[in-house]
Amino acid sequence: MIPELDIDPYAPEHLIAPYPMHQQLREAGPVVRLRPYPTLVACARHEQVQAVLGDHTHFISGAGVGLTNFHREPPFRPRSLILEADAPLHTQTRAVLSRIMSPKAVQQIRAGFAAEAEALVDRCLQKGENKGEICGIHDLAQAYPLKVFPDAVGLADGPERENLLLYGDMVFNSMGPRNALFEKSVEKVGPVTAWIMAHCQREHLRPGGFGDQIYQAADAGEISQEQAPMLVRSFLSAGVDTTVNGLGNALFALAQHPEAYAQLHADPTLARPAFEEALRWESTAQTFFRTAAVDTQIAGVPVAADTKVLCLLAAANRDPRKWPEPDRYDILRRPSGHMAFGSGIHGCVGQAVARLEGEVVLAALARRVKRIECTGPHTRRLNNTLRALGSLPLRLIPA
Ligand code: OVM
Repeated sequence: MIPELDIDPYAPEHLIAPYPMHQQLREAGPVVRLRPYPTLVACARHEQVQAVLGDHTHFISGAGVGLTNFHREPPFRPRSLILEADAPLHTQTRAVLSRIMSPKAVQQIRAGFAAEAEALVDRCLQKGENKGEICGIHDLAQAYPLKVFPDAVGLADGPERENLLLYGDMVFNSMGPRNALFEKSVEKVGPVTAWIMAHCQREHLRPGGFGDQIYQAADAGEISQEQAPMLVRSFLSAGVDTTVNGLGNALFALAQHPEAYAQLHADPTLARPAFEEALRWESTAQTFFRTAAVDTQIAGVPVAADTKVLCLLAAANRDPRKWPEPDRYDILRRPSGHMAFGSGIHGCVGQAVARLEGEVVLAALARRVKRIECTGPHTRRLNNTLRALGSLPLRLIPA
């Protein structure tokens, strides 16, 4: 008997405040059913989320990692060659992206990323001096990834880069149900999709950048020429809205916890663990799905072939079975084993870049800013998959 709960994780109330729902799901059992979505099972405990993500032969990605089962319904856009793929395709595409964003490659972009972070925090301090406050989301959490990541991929600079935010919002909404949030983000995204696809072409990508390196892998025969633009699309889908919200949530965590900010300010080398703990505390990607490849089981509970499995990464990241005082944001915690980047062979291939962005922004803040204060209420931008803020009014008090 699987517990069945009358909960819609995509209802606005749960997107606004997911944590009480996560507790209900975790406490109900290791595997639960949700009445509004009778075809899926859900896991909210750390142990089962890790088990499902770690078993890519029984729990596949090729039928989509959202609610839609590609075996029954067509994907909403041509499927990703890495996210929504299994071996052997995934093995080949992953090898290419993994080399482009290897620790060594990330080391090479580090100085440039750090310099941009310092320049941006200086501009925020300047703006704060003039206006009394900044928007932590618009001025910092969006501005930084929109500058450094498309630069690294090799896109031209300019205001059209904001298309990356609209496209990311749409892609992450498309992993949930076809609800009002999804319909609304799809409404505006026609011209944006055309812009994204055009910018996956080699002529739009600076020689030597991450995007061009995909085409070099195609030249070398590691992937086909037709696959190259689709892998650039993965950069443009997954590389911006994720880090925007990772940074935004980290700023939110620090603004809500002045004692944590004081620790960070006193020791800027805590920037990296402070970002990591923010990822655990407010997982940017709240959920991903897998699909049972065969009749199988989770925690001894039978799961039929082709069943969608909802993995609540954010709930696993606050599972008291795994974390002492899980709701506490503690920058000294060192939360290794968190699920914010997923885990297993599909674990975020760009996580070294994401961590670099988080670290250098928080380190630049730690050195230049003594305190950060919320000057008004924040707003949320609801998304079926991402934990996202719309605005975060902050005062930065210079060191
Ligand atoms: C992709 C893609 C899109 C969204 C997320 C993601 C978290 C990948 O197009 O490959 O990974």
